[in-house]
Amino acid sequence: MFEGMVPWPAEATARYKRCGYWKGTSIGRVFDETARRHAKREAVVDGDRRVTYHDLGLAVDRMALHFAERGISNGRRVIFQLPNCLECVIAYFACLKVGAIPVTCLPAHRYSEIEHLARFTNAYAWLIPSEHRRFDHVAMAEELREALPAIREVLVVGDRAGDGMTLFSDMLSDLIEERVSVSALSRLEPEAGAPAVFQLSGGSTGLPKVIPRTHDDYLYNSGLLSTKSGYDADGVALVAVPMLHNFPLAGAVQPGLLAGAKIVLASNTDGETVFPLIERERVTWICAVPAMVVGWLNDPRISRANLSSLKSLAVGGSRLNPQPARRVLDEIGPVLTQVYGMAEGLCCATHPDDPVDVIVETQGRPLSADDEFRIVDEEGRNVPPGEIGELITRGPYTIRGYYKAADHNATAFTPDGYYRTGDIVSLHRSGNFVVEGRRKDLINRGGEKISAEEIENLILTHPAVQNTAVVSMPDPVLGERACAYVVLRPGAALDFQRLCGFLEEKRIARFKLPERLEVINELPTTAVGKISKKALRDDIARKLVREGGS
Ligand code: OOB
Repeated sequence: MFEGMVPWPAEATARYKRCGYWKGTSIGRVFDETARRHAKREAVVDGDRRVTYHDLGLAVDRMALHFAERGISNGRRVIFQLPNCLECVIAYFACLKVGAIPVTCLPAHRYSEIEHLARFTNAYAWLIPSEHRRFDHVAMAEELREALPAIREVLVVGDRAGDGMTLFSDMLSDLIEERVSVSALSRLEPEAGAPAVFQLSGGSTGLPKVIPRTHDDYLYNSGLLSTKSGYDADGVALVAVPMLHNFPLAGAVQPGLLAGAKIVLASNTDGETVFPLIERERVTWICAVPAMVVGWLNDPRISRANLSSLKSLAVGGSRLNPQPARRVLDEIGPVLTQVYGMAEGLCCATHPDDPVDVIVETQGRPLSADDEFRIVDEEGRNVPPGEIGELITRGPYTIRGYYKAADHNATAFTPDGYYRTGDIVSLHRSGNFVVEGRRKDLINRGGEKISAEEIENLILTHPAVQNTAVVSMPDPVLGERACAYVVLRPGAALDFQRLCGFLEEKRIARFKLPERLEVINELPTTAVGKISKKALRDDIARKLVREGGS
């Protein structure tokens, strides 16, 4: 067993194998089979670059050999910070073939997140773009490397690397397979029960937690989503959200590439980028977050766009309100699937045969017959049918514990192994869930999760601040944005600009910055004396209504 991982109990493991959920194969092996079977078909389209399965397979093998030669193999962790690009696909499958474990960071992550995650996972390698959205990743790697001696390899996608770093393009053009036989890779194939990838949790407490997903469980998860969406070799999936997020990775990139379909990568999520791609590539599936869909529906270009190739628009990551859901059905077609899932595992979806009202109003039901769930009150008792409570779940692709987090696991999971999702749901008469709210303390900004505690801890270090609470405020497009309530020290002053400037100096991802500051005299408390975030959320929602913003 991989150190730091919590295994499924023997009984569950045996059952999941017996039922055929866990097939005992590695993701890399399944990828190889697809690449062979569909060799002539197109696999990935990235801008004007197009590769067939044959060429993708060769590139993955070549990169896997390079990784192995550099010791990027055998359970070592690799920080992935690449945007959606062909190189990210190649590097991902190359890692999986040699048993190196991608840690799915975002290009938007900055010093603070990368330093923490690289240290915490004891990462050995780091993949960056030279530059992304005008941010110099090479400069960040040059500076951070000193603090991260365990990072032995920095591989750069782009045209500029720093000292001691390697350009990905140089590796791809070095025909290592002429020196080292590709057959050497089979010795490095990881076991199916080993972690394939480290996903990151939304993180309701402080910094993100690390989610180890095994080859067995992740393949099963992708397979379920593949069957659900009807992925086949004639399909074309468009991925516009960051491709290593669990939803697009397990729901489009992996099932698409394991079915011989074509994956079209987009670097932006707006209609201007996405509509022409749908038309040109005859896209059949998209996975999107609600904020993207709302943006498309409000984009005048949609009336001129030909979206008739679409068969499935899977929307999840945050709550899709019924109004835009109906508009999708009316204005795009009968293509909507609501998906409610989590990087920890459980994935739910509406079914094409569900009545329209159910597709519009619910977030779907668990994909596996063996997903166990309960909806419980604060004491852990089942709530009566139809009432709201916290969803807890366990099953063949839901982790039993975060990586190296024994203390946190003691509260994040029940003693009998259910993951406490922190989501407040009710069971709709259709058998689907309705996500009604959440208990966990985070802001869901268009699907990107922000831990309130992480930001509060940073704000508390400001000399003018006595106390703070960060809460969500409603937003018509993103669903939620972060608002910081602050109590100042006597005589001190702070404005929004200064607060943001201060937080930027902490070098965190920009999407985590609060988007409004409210200075108050005292934080409201609950009957037991805890800060009442509900009172603050109500307060800011009322203010926004008064201001006519929402
Ligand atoms: C997906 O994964 P994560 O890990 O980024 O976030 C999980 C959390 C859930 O616990 C829930 O709070 C929220 O995101 N969420 C939704 C939702 N889908 C996710 N809340 C309301 N409605 C939905 N449809 O976001 C994710 C992973 C796999 C598939 C889809 C989404």
